[in-house]
Amino acid sequence: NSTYGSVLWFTGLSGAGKTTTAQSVEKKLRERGRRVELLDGDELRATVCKGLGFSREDRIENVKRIAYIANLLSRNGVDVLVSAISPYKEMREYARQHIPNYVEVYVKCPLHVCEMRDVKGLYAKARSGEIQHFTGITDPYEEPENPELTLLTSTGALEQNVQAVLAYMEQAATS
Ligand code: GGZ
Repeated sequence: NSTYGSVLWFTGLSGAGKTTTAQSVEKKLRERGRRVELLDGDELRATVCKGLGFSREDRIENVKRIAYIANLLSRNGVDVLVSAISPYKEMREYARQHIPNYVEVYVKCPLHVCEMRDVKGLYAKARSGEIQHFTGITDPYEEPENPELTLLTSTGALEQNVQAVLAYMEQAATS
């Protein structure tokens, strides 16, 4: 559907590189004259998703709100990049069903690598019990089974991953 923007849905563990990759794709799309918005789960939790925690129920609500906004933007021709762990198959299926031009991008990075990076110190807190329901440690991450794209981020090939996303979008636009 060419009047709609694409919705690239980046799913993966905390620290896998979802936001970093999405920001880089965002920049490239802007340079190409596209209108783009990045919806970051972590940031939206301070505004439209304020008050939501990390229980299964709250995460589902979080993702439903993000999907709603993504859809509004997309139908107005904006390309949307979503960066949210979105750990449950059910919630990603919800997004897929409600969003035309939904593209699932699995940002794949082994748990031990995410934990070793521990950019925000959250894994350490999850291990010590200071944070509960932490994805990958005390909460599940259901791996995508049929994502449109899988990006491997443990080897640091950011530029390659960005190119893979752009190539996918180009191919989808012409098919
Ligand atoms: C997972 C948590 C948690 C728990 C705080 N579990 O890597 P970050 O820090 O910057 O992004 C993570 C963000 C997760 O929010 P999402 O909206 O993406 O999650 S979901 O799609 O599951 O609704 C992480 C931080 O919040 N964070 N506590 N317990 N991540």
